[in-house]
Amino acid sequence: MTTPLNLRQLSTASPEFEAEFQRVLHWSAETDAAIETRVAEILADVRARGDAAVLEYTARFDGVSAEQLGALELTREELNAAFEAITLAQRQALEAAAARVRSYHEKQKAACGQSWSYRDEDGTLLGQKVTPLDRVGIYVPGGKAAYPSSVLMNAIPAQVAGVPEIVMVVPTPRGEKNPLVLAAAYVAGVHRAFTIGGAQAVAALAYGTATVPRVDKITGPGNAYVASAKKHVFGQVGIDMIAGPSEILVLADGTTPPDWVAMDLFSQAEHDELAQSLLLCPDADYIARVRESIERLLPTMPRAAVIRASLEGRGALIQTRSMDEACSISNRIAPEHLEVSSREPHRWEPLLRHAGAIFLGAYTSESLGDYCAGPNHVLPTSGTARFSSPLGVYDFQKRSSLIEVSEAGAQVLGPIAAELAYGEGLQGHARAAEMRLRR
Ligand code: HSO
Ligand code: ZN
Repeated sequence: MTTPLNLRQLSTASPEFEAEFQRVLHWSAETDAAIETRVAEILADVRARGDAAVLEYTARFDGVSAEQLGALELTREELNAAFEAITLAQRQALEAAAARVRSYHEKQKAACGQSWSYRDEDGTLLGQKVTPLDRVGIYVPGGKAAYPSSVLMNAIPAQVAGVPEIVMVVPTPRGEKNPLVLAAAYVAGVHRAFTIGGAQAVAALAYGTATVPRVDKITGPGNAYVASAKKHVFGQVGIDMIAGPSEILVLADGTTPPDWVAMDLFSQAEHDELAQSLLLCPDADYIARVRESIERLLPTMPRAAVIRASLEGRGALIQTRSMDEACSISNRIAPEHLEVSSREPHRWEPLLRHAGAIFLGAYTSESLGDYCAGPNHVLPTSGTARFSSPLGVYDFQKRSSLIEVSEAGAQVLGPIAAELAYGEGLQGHARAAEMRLRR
């Protein structure tokens, strides 16, 4: 007999709720000091010795040796060959997903990624000029977390933003290349790709070496070493975010088939033992039915052990007093993925303020968003949806302010600026403004 599933059930009506809820929310983001030290050493070494250091770490950590770092660059022909070698169904799925992701991000660019300007009553021009970054680096994890879908989600917004050079790095432990990852790089229009990874690859992208070009921003998920390296190089280059384990919160009104909800909870739990899957629902009978689905379906899952560890460690089924209360608890959690599994999703959506992505209605499984609905699947985790947004075209653009003061405008602005400049004790500023005043 298998051990019964030890999945937390809470009720907001219980006096212990707040304390139990704090335990569910609690998430230790402690960084391991030993990793930090090791990463700092690797970064300094790559900065000092460039290609040679990257080659040494790649041989040591990935078991891949080469004489020259250039030998670890994947050519466009190799990426193309990988694309040709996968099955027709895989090619079609990658292309269909890429097309939808591209068109979504094109809309995003049109809506919020355009330059703008206006002239005020004095004929002074004010505006904002939007330009793509020159060169970005995309980190793609190797091994078990190598997701071709993440290649699309990182590279396509960069491409839509107009970034002229997208450089991908992907470790290939023992030289094993993931054909779908290479094919996705081909479909997404990655310009250069190197089979290197870890802190050494982040360092190579951040500082540049003789072979790897220095980029302006590094995006993409990675293990603890990669996350630590990205934090270290931030400032030297931009970074997207430091992603934590995947999370899903299903807010259910009890009208979706319970098996669907159980599988949606599994879909994020199967990513990682530390992933978090939560159900919020006012209906106790429905919660019991979802629990029954979970217990029945769990043994059918190839990744049952990971799912069980995630559900038992960080999962919970939470009974609320109402849907309104469920919405306010969801806002406190600020989940990465929020499914509104309800017959009236638009009734609840206006109440939901903090979430990386909101999936409306019973047919919108989070997994569709992970692959092909169109929006980005790189989303803020660990409650950071309180203050940050999905990866987007805007992450690969920057803005410059534009100011063109007319002669008439200078007469209005000059005295204001001069007054404030004298107040700050800055004569040069004041006189530069005053020289432009008509006598
Ligand atoms: N749910 C993950 C993305 C992903 N899912 C990739 C499947 N493949 C990000 O939260
Ligand atoms: Zn996923």
